[in-house]
Amino acid sequence: MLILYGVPNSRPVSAVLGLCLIKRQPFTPSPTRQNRDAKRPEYLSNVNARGTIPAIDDGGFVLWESHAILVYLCHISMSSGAARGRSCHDTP
Ligand SMILES: N[C@@H](CCC(=O)N[C@@H](CS)C(=O)NCC(=O)O)C(=O)O
Repeated sequence: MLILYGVPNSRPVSAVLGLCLIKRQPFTPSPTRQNRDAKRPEYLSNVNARGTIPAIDDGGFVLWESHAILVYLCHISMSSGAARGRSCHDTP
């Protein structure tokens, strides 16, 4: 399942969180303590070398920068909705 790193009181994280909810994208939250966990060596080397949130890990595909994540979520939503004729702009 997609892992979402971050805290909801971060604006870019809340944008990603909101789109996951709108698109009914299942995710596992991985809460970070602000300005701490995202600077840990494991996070820097395995998730995001810039040490920022949000970031996602979708089955080993790791992505950061909220806008990139939002585009990715739209793409996977479109792919899974294509069979039902849905587009990225459709609400569930
Ligand atoms: N342009 C980045 C900005 C990311 C960013 O600066 N996030 C802040 C929180 S809003 C951050 O990671 N701060 C360090 C921390 O919380 O550990 C994005 O949109 O993802």
